[in-house]
Amino acid sequence: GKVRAPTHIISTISDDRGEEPCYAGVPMSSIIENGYGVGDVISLLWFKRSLPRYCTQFIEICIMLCADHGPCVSGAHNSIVTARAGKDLVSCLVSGLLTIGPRFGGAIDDAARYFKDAFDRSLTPYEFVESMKKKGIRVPGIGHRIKNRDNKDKRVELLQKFARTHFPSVKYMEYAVEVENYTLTKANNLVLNVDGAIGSLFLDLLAGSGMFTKQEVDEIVEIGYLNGLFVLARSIGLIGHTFDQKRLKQPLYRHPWEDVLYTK
Ligand code: Q5B
Repeated sequence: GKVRAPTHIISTISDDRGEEPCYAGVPMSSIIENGYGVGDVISLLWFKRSLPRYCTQFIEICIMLCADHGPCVSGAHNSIVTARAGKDLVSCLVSGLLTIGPRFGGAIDDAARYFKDAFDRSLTPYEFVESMKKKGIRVPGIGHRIKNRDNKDKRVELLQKFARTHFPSVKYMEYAVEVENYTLTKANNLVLNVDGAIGSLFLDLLAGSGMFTKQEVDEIVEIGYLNGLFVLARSIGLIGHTFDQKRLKQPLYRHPWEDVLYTK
């Protein structure tokens, strides 16, 4: 029989060798002719399967809602400063992306992990939040710098409304809301934030769509796919901020002395 030299790379998501590229076995022409959107492409390349329309629509809503949140957030600020230092697009983009992490935008995977673990173990919100406090860990997906009980995050409301209408079950998200109700008794700004809403709702999508086995859900949560949604989405805004600064021909940024506390 044929003897195959061992390969250095294994790849399972796409194939560019034929007449046209395929994403998870789906040829490019079908993607275009069937009117697939970016949510479908993400489904194929990240999850290696076609997901139902409400799932791909949810993914697209996440991308649109997280594309930008103004010039003052960590990522945009970094991209703006980098653009004003005369750097190229990729440098501006990655300097913004590098701020995404446990405090800013990159709490989605941990929110999913902790909400899933707490819900699956039937912890009450009180038990969950207090156990996190004992461990000295902030609840991922809870808290915001400018949003609070009286100024809730519209993005969270829009995600919740969509999921309550289209998802077969929103049990993880409802649990996250119960956690929020408890954390709000501690401080006004400990709201369910956009990371927490996406993290908990993605658990509902994974568990309720019937498209994933329990083992696959556990693997997705363990590997951590979901921060990818924020990274992908916010790249749109960071690129926009970079072009904006260059269009405006903004000079080198230097932070004002008055805004620094020089002390020993
Ligand atoms: N405390 C987000 O904190 C922030 C607590 C908590 C228990 C918590 C904080 C946090 C978890 C990570 C998370 C995603 C750093 C946020 C995003 C995208 C964005 C951004 C934008 C966009 C804000 C004051 C007191 C302290 C803390 C306690 C705070 N959070 N306790 N669980 N989760 N959250 N990140 O206001 O007793 O005084 O020591 O880390 O989910 O990034 O728009 O800006 O689209 O770009 O700076 O929306 O909540 O408050 O750190 O001074 O804490 O509250 O322990 O208590 P702050 P801090 P104490 S969405």
